[in-house]
Amino acid sequence: MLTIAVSKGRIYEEALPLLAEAGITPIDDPQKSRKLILETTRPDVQLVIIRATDVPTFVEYGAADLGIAGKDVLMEHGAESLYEPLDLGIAGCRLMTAARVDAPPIAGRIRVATKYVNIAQRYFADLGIQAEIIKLYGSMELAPLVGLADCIVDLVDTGNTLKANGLEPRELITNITSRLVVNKAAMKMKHQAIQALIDQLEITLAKR
Ligand code: PRT
Ligand code: MG
Repeated sequence: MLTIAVSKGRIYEEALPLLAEAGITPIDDPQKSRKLILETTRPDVQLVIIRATDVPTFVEYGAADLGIAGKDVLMEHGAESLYEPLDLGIAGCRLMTAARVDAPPIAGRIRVATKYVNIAQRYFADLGIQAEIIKLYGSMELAPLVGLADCIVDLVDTGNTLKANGLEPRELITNITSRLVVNKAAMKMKHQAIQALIDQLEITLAKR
């Protein structure tokens, strides 16, 4: 049995057609079902539906053999303990700093609100900017508006969320897409099945 960890939101939406090409279609719709383990049209493959940020943890501990996770989540988690054989090119966005449109350029000692504390820490340290990082779990955009932070580090897609809150994107930290990740022990123990899936996904991606 192969277990694949996927999160419910936009990654799931975009991963579904890719998995379908490999013959993997969940029997229940996770958007409707409350089941956390989904059987698929392939009797040897099941999906576990978890929070996006938990995917690396499940795969690292072998609770799932494979997972699909955003590069943002992998960078924040630290992905040395996982194989990352494929860039799936889905759920694309940019990890950026953002600030109020009327705020001056970043200088001196600053406060940064983000859920990506490790990435932000590294980013500002590399630039030699003294940054106090404030961990938030959501609604990052609010922080500069209420004086909690000078800027935020967050994902930007269309930029509409920033704009709607009087913020603007400033510096690009990195481009983000979702990746296939594999547990290291499973890669050895279930090599044939996992390699076959990787090959199939690669063929599908090459046709896009
Ligand atoms: O909800 P939960 O906390 O469980 O997780 P989640 O919301 O992080 O999960 P989910 O399923 O939404 O997937 C998140 C993953 O999708 C991220 O880890 C990214 O790899 C990827 N992704 C791609 C995005 C976006 N684009 C994106 N735009 N994740 C979030 N956003 C958010 C962003 O944080 C901001 O609030 O959308 C808003 C910005 O969008 P625009 O279009 O207004 O710029
Ligand atoms: Mg969400």
